[in-house]
Amino acid sequence: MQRDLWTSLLLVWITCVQYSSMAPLNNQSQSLQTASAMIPRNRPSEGQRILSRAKRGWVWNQMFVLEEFSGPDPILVGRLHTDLDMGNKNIKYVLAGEGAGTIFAINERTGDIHAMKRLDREEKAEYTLTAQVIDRDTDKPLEPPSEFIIKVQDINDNPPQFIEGPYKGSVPEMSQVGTSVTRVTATDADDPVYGNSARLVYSILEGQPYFSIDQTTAIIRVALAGMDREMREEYLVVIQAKDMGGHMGGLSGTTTVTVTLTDINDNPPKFSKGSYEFTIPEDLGIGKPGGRVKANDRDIGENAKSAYSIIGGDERDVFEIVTDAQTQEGILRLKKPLDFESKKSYNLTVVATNIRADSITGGPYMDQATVKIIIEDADEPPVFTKSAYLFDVHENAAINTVIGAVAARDQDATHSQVRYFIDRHTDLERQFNINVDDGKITLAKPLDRETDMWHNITVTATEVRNHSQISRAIVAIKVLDINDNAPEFATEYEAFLCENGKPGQVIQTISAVDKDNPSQGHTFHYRLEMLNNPNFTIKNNLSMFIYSRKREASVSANIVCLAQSGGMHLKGKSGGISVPKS
Ligand SMILES: *[C@@H]1O[C@H](CO)[C@@H](O)[C@H](O)[C@H]1NC(C)=O
Ligand SMILES: *[C@@H]1O[C@H](CO)[C@@H](O)[C@H](O)[C@H]1NC(C)=O
Ligand SMILES: *[C@@H]1O[C@H](CO)[C@@H](O)[C@H](O)[C@H]1NC(C)=O
Ligand SMILES: *[C@@H]1O[C@H](CO)[C@@H](O)[C@H](O)[C@H]1NC(C)=O
Ligand SMILES: *[C@@H]1O[C@H](CO)[C@@H](O)[C@H](O)[C@H]1NC(C)=O
Ligand SMILES: CC(=O)N[C@H]1CO[C@H](CO)[C@@H](O)[C@@H]1O
Ligand SMILES: [Ca+2]
Ligand SMILES: [Ca+2]
Repeated sequence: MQRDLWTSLLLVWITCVQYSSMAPLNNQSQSLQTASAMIPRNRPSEGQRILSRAKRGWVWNQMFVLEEFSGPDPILVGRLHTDLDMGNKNIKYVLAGEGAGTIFAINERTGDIHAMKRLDREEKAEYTLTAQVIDRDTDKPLEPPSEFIIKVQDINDNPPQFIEGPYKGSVPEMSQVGTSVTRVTATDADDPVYGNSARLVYSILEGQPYFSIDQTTAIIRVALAGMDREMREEYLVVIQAKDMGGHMGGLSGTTTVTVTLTDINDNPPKFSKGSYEFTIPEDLGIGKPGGRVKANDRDIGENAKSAYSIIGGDERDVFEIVTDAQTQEGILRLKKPLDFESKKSYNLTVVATNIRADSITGGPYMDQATVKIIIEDADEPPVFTKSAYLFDVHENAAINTVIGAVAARDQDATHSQVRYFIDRHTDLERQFNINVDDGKITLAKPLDRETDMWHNITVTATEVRNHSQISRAIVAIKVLDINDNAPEFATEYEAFLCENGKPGQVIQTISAVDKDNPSQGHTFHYRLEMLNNPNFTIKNNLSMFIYSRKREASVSANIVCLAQSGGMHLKGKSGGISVPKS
């Protein structure tokens, strides 16, 4: 409907400006006119061309105005014309819609539309307005209103911008030429469809010959083969984006891309020395470090890490080598005790191997070094022939009896003489003596097994050369039993016999004890010492029963108790019993 109205009332003349420079063109004008009178009303000026709406495909109800025009006078945008305008002064052009009266002003007589303000396409690209012709006297519309558009025409007033810059990128060292690093993107606020104001071309300003950029896709690629991180790690690449398709007069913007080469394992470990020498004391503790070696690696991170191992010279498995996680050094540690007297030096072969095998470079890398370890004689205390001695002695042994002898020797090259002592804290009674020179232990005081069966004492061996070199041994002295105690009755017995006691009746059970401790245990024998009285008997060897055979007025008897040990009759002792008349 709208179009139909336009067809009948207005004809559009569109001025299409061919830009030859970036400067805004002055005095351009367009005119909208009625169809019947195809009179071009715009002033002819250079670079302007008039197109009629008859040309199909051309959007006819449009006017164009250049953005950013900054002349002293308002710019003429175009002219409205109607067939009703026959030169009479009765009609009046009226403008309404976006910017009417503020941005766009119409000469109500001539229909000239001027832009009163500087316009910015990037702010607002088009304005929709309506035009109408009204009767000047009556203010009555003479036509229905007609809509048209004023388009703000782009000029290249915006440079390309790298919004996301500056960029960071990384690529492995030794990458092939053409390996993509990263991609940058510039934006241009100008009209992307009209002209070349937003047609960008990328180029590299700094960073050649190492990197290149694809001028349209803006992908940065490696341009030089064999870039080595160990030589240089970081590159600053400056990228330019230029509009107008890169041609002269275009605007440009730049950004930086910091390209970091990432490490690959392209360097082997290398020992700081071909051979190391360490001197370690013979008495170095197990697990204690004896020396450190270091294989340096020019790579970083995992690629610089090495594992160490001993591949030769350690037949007895005395050493091990571990990696210090902090320093990447190899620490030689002791696994078994050293003995200077049997082996005074070791020649070890150690290797450091990169823990990461790199497929490109065909690792793992390794390096080898020799480590000479010289053992230093440590001043060691004398060594006893045994750590514990066990001696025994009979309890009735005479004073000065030799119980046994201990021996210790200084293993050091100096072979110092040794002196022996008893640690008196372990022999408070001073029960024993020791010969300082030959280690013979003798009895100092009589023993009693029944008081102390064990005398566990500590003896020391001290080097004459250095009294601080002391070692100790335990001497356990067991006191052997002899039968030096007579059997005794367990209690004192007093037996009673009733008047009506019958023959065969048990009057009393007796048992005996003995402080001695024969290995087979005690066997006691009992005997009645009652002469000529057959009226009482004793039974059983283990304990005694006084057996009444016949009642008796009164009897008193001595009972002899004998203890037996190991088949040997021991000295007996008599006890008494009396059986009074009830
Ligand atoms: C164009 O406009 C300028 C001011 O912007 C004026 O000085 C000049 O005379 C005008 N030229 C024409 C052909 O109208
Ligand atoms: C260690 O190597 C040296 C020479 O490098 C040699 O003289 C020495 O006998 C070797 N020692 C051992 C324990 O193999
Ligand atoms: C004696 O032995 C001690 C303990 O091993 C040691 O610290 C000290 O240096 C030695 N003294 C001498 C004179 O060798
Ligand atoms: C003394 O040593 C012996 C043998 O080691 C042990 O059987 C005994 O129990 C020890 N005696 C004491 C009192 O420590
Ligand atoms: C008691 O011991 C004696 C002497 O060893 C032995 O002759 C006798 O047979 C023993 N009597 C009993 C009952 O064991
Ligand atoms: C030695 C003794 O005392 N024997 C006596 C045993 O018992 C008879 C009967 O009672 C006495 O007659 C015995 O004298
Ligand atoms: Ca590397
Ligand atoms: Ca490496």
